[in-house]
Amino acid sequence: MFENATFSVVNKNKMAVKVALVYPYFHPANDNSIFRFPPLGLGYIAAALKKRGVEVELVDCTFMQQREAVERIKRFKPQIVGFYSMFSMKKTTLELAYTLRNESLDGCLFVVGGPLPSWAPEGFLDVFDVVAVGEGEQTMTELVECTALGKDFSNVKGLVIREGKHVVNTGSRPFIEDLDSLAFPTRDLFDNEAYKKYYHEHFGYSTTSMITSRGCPFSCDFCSRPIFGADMRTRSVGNIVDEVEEIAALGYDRVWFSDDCFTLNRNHLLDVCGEIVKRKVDIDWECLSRVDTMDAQVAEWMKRAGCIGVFFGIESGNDSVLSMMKKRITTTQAQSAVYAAKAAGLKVGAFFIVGYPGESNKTVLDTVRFASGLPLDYLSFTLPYPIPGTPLYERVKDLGVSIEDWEEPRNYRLIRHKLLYASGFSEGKLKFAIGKAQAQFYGRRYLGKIGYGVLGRPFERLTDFAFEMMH
Ligand code: B12
Ligand code: SF4
Repeated sequence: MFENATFSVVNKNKMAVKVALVYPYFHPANDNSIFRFPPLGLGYIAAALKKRGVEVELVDCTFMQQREAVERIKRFKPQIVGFYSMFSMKKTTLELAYTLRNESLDGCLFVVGGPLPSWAPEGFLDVFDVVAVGEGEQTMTELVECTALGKDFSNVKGLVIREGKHVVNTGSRPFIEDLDSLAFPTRDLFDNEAYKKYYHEHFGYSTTSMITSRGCPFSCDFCSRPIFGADMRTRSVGNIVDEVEEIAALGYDRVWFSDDCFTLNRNHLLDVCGEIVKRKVDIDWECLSRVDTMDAQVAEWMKRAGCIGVFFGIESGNDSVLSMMKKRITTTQAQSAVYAAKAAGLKVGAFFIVGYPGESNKTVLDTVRFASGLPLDYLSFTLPYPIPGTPLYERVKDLGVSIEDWEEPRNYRLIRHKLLYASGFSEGKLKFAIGKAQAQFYGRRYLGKIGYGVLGRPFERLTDFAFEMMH
């Protein structure tokens, strides 16, 4: 398929190969999800390739229509096209790659990586030549080298390759131990101005993401971790703050730390905060955290170092459901973490799930009551999404899970979630619970204590009853 492409190695360190890296995420106009971040993973791969002299075009489709993306990739005339994909992007990934193949790029090598292809490569091999499993920096560099030298890929670890009717796996690639050895993601290839404009228009500030660690040692029942595994690796303090400074110099107002849990290693976190304070880096930041890693001292240091908001995956307001989810936290810990962060002056957000397999009316109502009673600044609910490779998926896969073409729901409804399997609850009932929780949450905020006692409490009782009566 790609043997007629011509490549050459200019010298030992430079390869005359053109690689287009594509993030096939087309944001529809009716999509009201709020977070938008550039594709960090592709930024890391681009940086690794550029170090070897490879010419790279990064096509982030977040602010584009498909036609524009196709034209841009074609104009660049790449010899290799590398796609990112995940759970919610399979359909657009396959569609765009298929279109490109049919529009004069059929001589190219088509590679795909990211969370979903890493877990379920076969589903991509009808359209792609190669799936890269796991961390991509070294894998992609070796793949490009082999292509440039006309060598086959059998010695490149971390690949799943289609060879005629056979699928060949080249063996797993070890994790990158020294994260400091990686070049920073190529922020000059991100559309910084479009992201800044988006955030300014919607929120009045600009933000972008960076990641300081890879891997998470927990095993929550619903969580998919096919890329970075269970061993947490962390960048050094200096290396992290260097990148924070780089982002500040680009004119962003905030950093969003994309780590699975930015606060996991307490001493390291306090050192990072200390270094930000010492260097007087003038930028705000936000992060994800676990409630069992937050206390008054941590929260105060975070605040001092510019943290303005912290987000917890609390998931349930019922301890038995939390243990079913293998969260290894309790509602008491959740409460004290939220109060500690609030007391330090941080804004606090939390994520909850309703309708988990094994839940009852009572546990869902516990969650609604618990979540809406916390002093949060941001409250998010979702239905359980069984991502392939998770214990949750294994449990419900025979109940009609249809994830093959799963995309973020694209409709104008207020609560845009979709129930993917036959659960003991109907989708409508769970959406009712979410609406009820939001109404109670905002009711508490805007009615005041007395007002909520007069209006909110009867509303709670009435809607508790209505919820119980629904299927
Ligand atoms: C930040 C984030 C988001 C951001 C946006 C992400 C973005 N623009 O990239 C927001 C908040 C919008 C988001 C939303 C969602 N997310 Co999200 N997100 C993340 C998070 C926390 C960090 C992503 C990141 O920056 N990673 C760091 C980079 C360095 O890693 P990477 O992107 O994986 O790239 C590496 C490899 O994958 C590989 N690679 C990647 N691309 C390519 C391409 C080639 C050619 C090669 C060779 C290699 C390769 O090499 C890279 C470098 O090592 C991850 C968790 C995680 N730890 O990664 C979840 C994660 C990716 N999200 C996930 C999910 C489920 C979602 C949602 C569906 C949630 C929901 N229910 O709505 C939505 C979907 C939105 C969408 N885009 O369609 C899942 C994906 C699971 C899966 N198996 O597909 C993850 C893994 C979280 C989890 N543990 O469950 N997310
Ligand atoms: S949900 Fe968070 S803490 Fe749990 S396994 Fe996933 S990344 Fe780790």
